[in-house]
Amino acid sequence: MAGNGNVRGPRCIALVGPFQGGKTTLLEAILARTSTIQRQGTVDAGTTVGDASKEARHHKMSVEVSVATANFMGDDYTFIDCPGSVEFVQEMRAVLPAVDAAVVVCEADERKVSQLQLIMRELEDLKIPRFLFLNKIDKADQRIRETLKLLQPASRVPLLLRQIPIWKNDIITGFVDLALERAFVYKEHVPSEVIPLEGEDLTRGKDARFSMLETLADHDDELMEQLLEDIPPPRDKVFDDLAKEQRDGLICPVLIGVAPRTNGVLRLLKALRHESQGIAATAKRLGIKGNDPVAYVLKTFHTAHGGKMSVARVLSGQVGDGTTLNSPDGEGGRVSGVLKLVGQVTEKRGPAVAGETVAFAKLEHAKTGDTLSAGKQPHKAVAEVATFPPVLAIAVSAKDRKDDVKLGVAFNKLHDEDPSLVIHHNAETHEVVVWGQGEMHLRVATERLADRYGVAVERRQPSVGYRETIRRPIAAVRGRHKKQSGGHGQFGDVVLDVKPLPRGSGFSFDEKIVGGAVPRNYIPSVEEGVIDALKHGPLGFQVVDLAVALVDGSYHAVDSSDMAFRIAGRIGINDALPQCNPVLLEPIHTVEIVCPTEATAKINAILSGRRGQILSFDTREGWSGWDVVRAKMPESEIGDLIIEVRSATAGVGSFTFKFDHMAELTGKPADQIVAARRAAAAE
Ligand SMILES: Nc1nc2c(ncn2[C@@H]2O[C@H](COP(=O)(O)OP(=O)(O)OP(=O)(O)O)[C@@H](O)[C@H]2O)c(=O)[nH]1
Ligand SMILES: [Mg+2]
Repeated sequence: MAGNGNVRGPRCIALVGPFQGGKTTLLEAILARTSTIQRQGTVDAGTTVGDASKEARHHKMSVEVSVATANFMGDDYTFIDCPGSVEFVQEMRAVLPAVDAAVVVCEADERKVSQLQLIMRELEDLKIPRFLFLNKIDKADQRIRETLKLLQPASRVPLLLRQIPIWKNDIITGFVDLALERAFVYKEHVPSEVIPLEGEDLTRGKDARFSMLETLADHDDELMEQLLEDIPPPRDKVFDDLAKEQRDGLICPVLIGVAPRTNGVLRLLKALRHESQGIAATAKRLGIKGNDPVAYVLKTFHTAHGGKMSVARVLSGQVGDGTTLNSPDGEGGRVSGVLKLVGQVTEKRGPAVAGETVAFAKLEHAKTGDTLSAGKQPHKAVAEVATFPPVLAIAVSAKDRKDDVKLGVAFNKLHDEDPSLVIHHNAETHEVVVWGQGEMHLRVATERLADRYGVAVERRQPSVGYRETIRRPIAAVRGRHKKQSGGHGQFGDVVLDVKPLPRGSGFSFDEKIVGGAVPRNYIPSVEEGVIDALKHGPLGFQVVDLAVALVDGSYHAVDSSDMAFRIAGRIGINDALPQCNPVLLEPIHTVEIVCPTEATAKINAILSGRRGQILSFDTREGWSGWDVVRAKMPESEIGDLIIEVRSATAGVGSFTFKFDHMAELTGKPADQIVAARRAAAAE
């Protein structure tokens, strides 16, 4: 086969694709085909190398990356099996910068096309060369050309069919390799067998090969001429073009197969071997010069026993036991063990060289997405991995208060591993709020807290940031605190004016004391008392947008004190506010939803149903077939919005939101909120 483009050396390949397309099963098939494992397990039986965590097995889906290194024809390949669920897509995003190529595993399912498009975009934007592995062709019920037509809109570059199926009685029994011009019949769990290419398969193969060559010729004038003049192009030239155009991301070659039966896997491995680029090209893409050790952390794991493990690809130089690796900000740590990974099975090994993907043990400072280096100056980050903005939150607390500290430590670890899981401490409500990418993402996070870190948690809806304000001013309200029976007494007496301020003004305090009615040194205490009282207004919430003025008062030469004036200030406000026509305020956010155009009408209906006020809808810039809808919406309605948005968009719709303003809320909804607050306070 063609020689000049061939790459030798360790490769790193991501297995990506829409939810449940068969990535983990394909990894298993690859490991079986390369004899890395003796028996090919299945996802359904929970016996695969990938998805070995308790959470993945339990949910029968990938919830984090699985990593396995195999040897094929003398070269090492590390496969990174990424979850397909949109809720775990951060895992894939962090992996992609350092891989040589991605195998996009996909089935012929119309409902998966938008997801496929999202994944293709990530790859296209990062310039990661890619193959498409059309899996589950045992279930195919339409011609391959139709399938390609269905999937093509998801890719900006041509999906280039490299194989066509051989059908017998509506079942696919083998394939014609269009580059090799050879026919194969599938065998279960053993390599396909060559059969004579004849009859209808020969004709179909010729036609399909011609289309393949035509697409290749778009970027090769010489090939174009040969086609026009009916000269059969040399086989080597075809392979060279396939390799070159794949590496340059000009085409996405399509191979077909059935992962659980290992069908199509050998051809896929051969395509990777001959066509995928290697570390030299990847290092160049990442801007690496020289030979100093540089590694990129695809994923850090805090294992239950072995401490921390960082899966990293060495991009240049060599990293071994004892190498000190620094982050771009100069934080350093020593590698304490280099491991080869086949799923959960680890094996100690020697130093890793450029191209190899291994796990470094006990690098405490490493985080997913970090660039680590051992040169004189820390190497700058080779990739900035943007985190997906969070869309769903829960409030959690340790079931046992004694576990609070453990909970904090565990959360830090989870965030290290997965930056799309964000923990926020709400100082006002004292809630620990966990933000993530969806229900399953948050569920898996709490399961890990229990399974891995032994912290059982309770989960609740996080509180909405309600406030209250007043609608009417009041003048000269007295606040008087007096205790003068026996011993040292207490005396404070203030007169306050209270008036509403425009929305968003917050709080202001003023004093207009004349003639020392309240001595100057007590005035700050009065303000403190006022602030105390504003924390819980008559409706139970923080009171905002009002001005309080201290206008008069009196004091006692012996019994007055800071504390007495503070209490007086509090009493004054507590008396004043109920007379000021208090009203509830709820936070309103601007929400921006992105969705495929066919779902826009549904999204508009969802927004209206949730008291949303639609501001605009437009086509999404740079995304053909997508819209963006903007609306103003109450925070209380955003809480579980993502669930409806996903179900209206086959999982691909998402949104971001930003606080806009506080708005008055009256009537029954307000009464319910106030009643709930009272009930909670009484508990
Ligand atoms: N019929 C058929 N089923 C398959 C094939 N490949 C995988 N499956 C099944 O599809 C389901 C999902 O397979 P997985 O390998 O877990 O898919 P995945 O892409 O890793 O899923 P996520 O990581 O959760 O996105 C399992 O029930 C597999 O047995 C195939 O080629 N044909
Ligand atoms: Mg999987």
